[in-house]
Amino acid sequence: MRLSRFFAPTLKENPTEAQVVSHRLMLRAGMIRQHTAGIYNWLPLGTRVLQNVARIIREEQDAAGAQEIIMPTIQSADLWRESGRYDDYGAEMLRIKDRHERDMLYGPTHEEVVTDIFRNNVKSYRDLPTNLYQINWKFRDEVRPRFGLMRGREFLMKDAYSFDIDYASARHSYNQMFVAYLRTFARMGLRAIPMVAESGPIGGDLSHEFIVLADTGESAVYCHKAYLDKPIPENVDYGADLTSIVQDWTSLYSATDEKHDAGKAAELGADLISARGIEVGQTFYLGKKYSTPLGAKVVGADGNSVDVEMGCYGIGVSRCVAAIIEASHDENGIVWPDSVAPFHVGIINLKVGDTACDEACEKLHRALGLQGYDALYDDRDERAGVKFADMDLIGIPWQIVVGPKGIAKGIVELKRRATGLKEEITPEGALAKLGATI
Ligand code: P5A
Repeated sequence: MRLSRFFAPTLKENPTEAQVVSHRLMLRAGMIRQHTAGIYNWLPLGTRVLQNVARIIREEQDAAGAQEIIMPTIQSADLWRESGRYDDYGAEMLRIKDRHERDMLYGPTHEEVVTDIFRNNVKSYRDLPTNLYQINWKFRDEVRPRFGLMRGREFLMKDAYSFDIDYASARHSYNQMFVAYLRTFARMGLRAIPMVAESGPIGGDLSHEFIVLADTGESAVYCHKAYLDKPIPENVDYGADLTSIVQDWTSLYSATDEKHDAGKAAELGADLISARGIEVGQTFYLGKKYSTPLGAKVVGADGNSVDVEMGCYGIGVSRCVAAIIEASHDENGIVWPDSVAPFHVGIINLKVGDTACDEACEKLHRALGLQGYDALYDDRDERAGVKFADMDLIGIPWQIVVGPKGIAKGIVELKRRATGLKEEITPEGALAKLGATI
């Protein structure tokens, strides 16, 4: 992709409406633009990152045995009357009437819709367990939408829903999602710590919030410092019993403000971290909260009909993009982890119009494309300072700088955005090095 053709309206000045760094940098890098309060347009750079985050989530959900579906964003109010949540949900729910005066709503979550799919289509215990997920837009009419994508009104969520025959099986489904979440966030470069949490309007009596520590986080959180470098589970066999992994990750002290036990926390002494946190995901064991009122039952092995056991599991996909920036930036801009970066490599042509520079850049651009890497080629007729600043702001993990002096000697400069380390190398050497690291 040529930067001269790429739709990335960067800003030189800090936008005054942005209070947190992720919001500021997303506006400055031209990733997003506000449509109206708490509702955003995703421009090409933002879209690329959002899709990369969604891809990682999808791969880990699939690996854990969940199956992707797509449910409607606009829902009928009738189902919510059946579950009893229509009146409870309050002003956060955007209520709409269709032309026939029927009550509709823009879904803030999908427990009712997915339970309706289940009750109409599954009748036997033989079809269990089942876990269905989607990656789809939600609307919550938040009183105070703020911090950009962090607390939006419209936002992208991954929501999964598990259905099981009994408690033991439901706990296994919960554990599968719990472990998948540890892996998912780690792959995005986030250290998300599971913390015992209140289940709020979603319900159920077991819940964990997955929290990324950040000064700009909305809530106060507490945890043992050993969480900061606990190894993430690898090569997980999701069919096996995962209890020991979950126990290992929940036995140390960690709690959100509402569940905080000051006495217990004090026992940790210097090992206690008391910080602010961003909730990037939340898991809920629901039991029969939805299956009983909505009549989601199956015939068990003994011939008796039972209400199914459910769980639900959310990840704030768009919020993750903001959280990654909060966790990974410097004074010059965003520092994307390779796994979610909008492009793998940026090519900077320091002298557009110089035949040697142009040819070397074109060749690199083509070669990277052929090797399957996304490269953003800055072919604009701009000053070097502007190009360096924009590339740092956008935060692409690798930069290849092509200038007339170097290229006369067959040399380019390869820079790693995260460390600032630069190396003089041949274009072929740069390609080989990227091939080995991306
Ligand atoms: C779980 C899946 C649920 O809604 N029902 C379906 C359950 N959980 S939740 O905790 O309320 O939301 C899941 C995640 O969505 C993100 N999130 C938000 N992101 C941006 N703006 C918002 N206003 C917003 N509200 C929730 C959070 O990451 C949350 O963990």
